[in-house]
Amino acid sequence: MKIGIVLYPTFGGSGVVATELGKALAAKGHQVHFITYSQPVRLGSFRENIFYHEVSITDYPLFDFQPYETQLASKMVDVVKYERLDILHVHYAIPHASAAFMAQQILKAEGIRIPFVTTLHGTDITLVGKDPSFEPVITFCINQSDAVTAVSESLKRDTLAHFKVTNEIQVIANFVPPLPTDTDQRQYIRSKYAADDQAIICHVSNFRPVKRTEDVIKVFAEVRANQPCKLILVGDGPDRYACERLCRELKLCEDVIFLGKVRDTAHVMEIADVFLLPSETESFGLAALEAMAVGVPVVSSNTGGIPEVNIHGESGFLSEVGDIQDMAKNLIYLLQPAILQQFKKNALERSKVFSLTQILPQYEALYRKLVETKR
Ligand code: GMT
Repeated sequence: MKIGIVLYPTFGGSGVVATELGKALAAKGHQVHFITYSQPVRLGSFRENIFYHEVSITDYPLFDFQPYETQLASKMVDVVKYERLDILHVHYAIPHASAAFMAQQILKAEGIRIPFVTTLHGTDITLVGKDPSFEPVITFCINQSDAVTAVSESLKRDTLAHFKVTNEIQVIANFVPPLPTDTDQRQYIRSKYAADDQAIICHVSNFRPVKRTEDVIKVFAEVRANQPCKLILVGDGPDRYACERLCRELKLCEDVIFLGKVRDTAHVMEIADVFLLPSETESFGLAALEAMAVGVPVVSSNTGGIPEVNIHGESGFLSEVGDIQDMAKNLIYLLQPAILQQFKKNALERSKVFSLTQILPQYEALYRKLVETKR
């Protein structure tokens, strides 16, 4: 099939999932066309069957805000027409689903029928989408999509609770591609960040308020009072400075490493002992799954779709949002050597439920069904 994938090219989970999905489809012989405004961070180097179409933004002095959605829709029309695409798959409803609907209508007027799938990722529903300034458009586009998928049962429930959805929503969970491991290299890199007797705790996010990154620092302070350990933070965003300040106040700087944005987060996660994710809400928690896939158990909040991924007492532990003491207690328990070894194995095993081989065929079957009805 010839598949157009519309996504955010940044470090966000929706862009990561969309890019990895496109790469996996291309590896299976499908032709994949990414459409977005800059090169997706996880796209990597030249690969067979992958094409990238950049949406260029016109900077006209009349516009205080550039009409990205219009330019995206025009690019979609162009790519569908001239690359003869079979299907469009848009990741994150705003504004991708409405741009897809617009492109579909323009192509219909020219006698070309193109189905589109909308995948809901989380904040497009739970934070931004609910805003009355977006809601009518989001509801309309969800209902006009040829198929709608959500990345967890929790996100499906939230969508049905907040929007008047008449369309069916299919849950297709997020996934992790297979990751190469090199134990010697892992040990060598680990030794650059922590001594042998220091545990490494890791957190990866976009440092938005929803991630509660200050809780990460507070939990770490409790654990560090109990045993030698290091905290590695990956990513950047609005709350990073508050976290840096908190580290200074709590005199933790020596043991806290802010790496900033990193493309291959798995290589950082694999040197960690435990991954910490105290989010306020999370439709899935892709970062937690990525940690589990390199054998790192997760201490997280018990919110949204996280309990569908991280199993309490098996792949890690769940606590109520904001319960710093409970998260610290769970971390201290997990860091006992024999317990940690068992949880590492369990985390890796649990991640296999979300392997590429489980998830990719679900998207392919959905595309095939829509492409066949098109004929
Ligand atoms: O986590 C973010 O703020 C980024 C956001 C995105 O759309 O890029 O992530 C959402 O989608 C991810 C991939 O499906 C999910 O794993 C995240 O849980 C979800 N984030 C939230 O729901 C806050």
